Amino acid sequence: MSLPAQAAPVERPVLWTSTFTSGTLAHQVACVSGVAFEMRVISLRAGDHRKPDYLALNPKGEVPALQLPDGTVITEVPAIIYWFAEAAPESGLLPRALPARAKALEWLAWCHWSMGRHFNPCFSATRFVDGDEEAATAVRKSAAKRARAALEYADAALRRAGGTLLGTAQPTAPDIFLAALGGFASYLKMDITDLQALTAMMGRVMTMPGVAAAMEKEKAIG
Ligand SMILES: N[C@@H](CCC(=O)N[C@@H](CS)C(=O)NCC(=O)O)C(=O)O
Repeated sequence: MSLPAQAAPVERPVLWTSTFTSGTLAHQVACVSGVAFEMRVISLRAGDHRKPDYLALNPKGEVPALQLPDGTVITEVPAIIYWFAEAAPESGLLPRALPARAKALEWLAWCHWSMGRHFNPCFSATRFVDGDEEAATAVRKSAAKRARAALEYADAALRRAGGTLLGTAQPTAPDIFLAALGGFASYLKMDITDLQALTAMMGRVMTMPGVAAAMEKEKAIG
């Protein structure tokens, strides 16, 4: 782990992340894009994201963050995905033409909203209720119900579109985001085996060479 020295300039895009977090999704997309980037891993458990050097880079104190050679720092998963898709227009991460491109942004926004509104409260319910354990149990339960409903909604959309969210032959960035949400289900011990369109799409995403490479790398880091 190395922290940014007061956001010292970088020579190529640097993805600041932490393994097996929402940063993993940014890492997957970065690898699929084929854009040359460097990954720097910080430890949330050790509280690296709250240390002054990291806060100088991303005052939100969150991962992922993408630091560019011109000094720009991009945060928020959809914006980072968008940057990699724009940097690699031939990658197929986002459709080039309207209206498909706008639909892709719609799905990225939906996935991001669902992550924050339904999945995050499952993982960190106590934060939403200022540490009140009893209230946290209720929050966790209702959030899990909404998370499951969101995955059901996406499963139906996949079925209608023929296997990928945008009806493309290959999964696009919205599919990769949705696959990450589906992956959260296993952390939550949520059975999604009945959501066959979703699980089939998740399987396809996991075999994308960029996604597989990102997962291998994170496993090796631990
Ligand atoms: N709004 C951020 C949220 C990302 C997020 O939830 N990051 C988590 C890790 S999965 C984080 O950094 N948590 C640290 C904290 O909140 O203390 C985004 O979309 O990029």
